[in-house]
Amino acid sequence: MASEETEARFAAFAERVEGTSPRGRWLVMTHDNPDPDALAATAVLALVLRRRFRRRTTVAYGGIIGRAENREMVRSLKLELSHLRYLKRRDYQYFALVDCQPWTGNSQLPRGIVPEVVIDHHPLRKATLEAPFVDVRPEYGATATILAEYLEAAGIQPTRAVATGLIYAIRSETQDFGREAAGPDHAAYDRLLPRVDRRLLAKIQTARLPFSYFQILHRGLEGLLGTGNLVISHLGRVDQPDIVPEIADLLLRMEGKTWSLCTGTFGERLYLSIRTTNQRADAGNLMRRLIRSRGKGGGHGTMAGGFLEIGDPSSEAARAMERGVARRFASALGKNPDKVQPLEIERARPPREVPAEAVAAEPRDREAVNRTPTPER
Ligand SMILES: [Mn+2]
Repeated sequence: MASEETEARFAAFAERVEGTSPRGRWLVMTHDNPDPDALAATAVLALVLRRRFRRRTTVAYGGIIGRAENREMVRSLKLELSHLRYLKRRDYQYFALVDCQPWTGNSQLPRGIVPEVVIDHHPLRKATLEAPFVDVRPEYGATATILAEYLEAAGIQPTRAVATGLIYAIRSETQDFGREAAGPDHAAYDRLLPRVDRRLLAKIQTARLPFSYFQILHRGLEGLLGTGNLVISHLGRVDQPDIVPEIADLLLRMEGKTWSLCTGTFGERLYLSIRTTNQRADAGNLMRRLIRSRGKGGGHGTMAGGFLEIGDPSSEAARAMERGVARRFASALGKNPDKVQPLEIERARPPREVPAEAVAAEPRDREAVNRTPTPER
């Protein structure tokens, strides 16, 4: 059952959509380089517009669907979406923006277009309120959760593919509920789970990875930098920007590190991702300080992304920008930027061995002992 808040918001949404011309075409857009949350949320909004309101609707994105998992998600769930380069803006009368907000530099929404609808879970920006219908809930872990509630409010039963898409979106966006997930995310997940296609979900989660992924990962690990609780990786030229946040996530799992910064060049941009384990941090604000006026960026409390315009990515100036970003990252977190040093994997200490008595004390082992059959007499 959708929450009272969602019922009210959905009623306002319905009123807005019903006020538009029934013949008008809708373009549902999301941020560039869409992630699973964006892919699931746009698919569900399009479904609601078509099924409940009989509106002609196209889903569109900019950038690249880069991660192997996301490509597999589109393939396995048969998501229909078009790249904006193949569409003409004047073919559409109404625009909806999902999982991002207008004019922040991370979508292709033209400056002069005010979207009818904005649905997102990032912190609300003032300019967003120019849109006639805004549903921004920063307390939600995923935009997919908001759309799962809309689906219920619209009285539409999700197909197995739709349920699987929403489940994967919520899991990946909240890192299996380890990050910024709230009550509504858990509730939507639990309601959708009986309808999930487990085989398709597994296929998406264990998608085949291209060789280039391993090459870039290798390069990133070879050049690791750090000081104190910070870890930094410059990947150099990447074949798709999504690998930058992916490796930032991976590096954050390193013992002793609570902040990660990863960079990579694609086209004439240096892409940046910041992650932290500190739940009270403001990574979005830190990102904006790293970028200043040379690009665009933002994010949530514990994760942020952005880019700097660097011109020729192979130039010395581009390398200097990488170093500058790493130094500002260290300074902003109270570290001496001169202490950012290579982290050499081959010289790292081997992992501590778990003492034998600790293993024996594990509850599972006790159970195993208890289950040992007593000899029959
Ligand atoms: Mn999202």
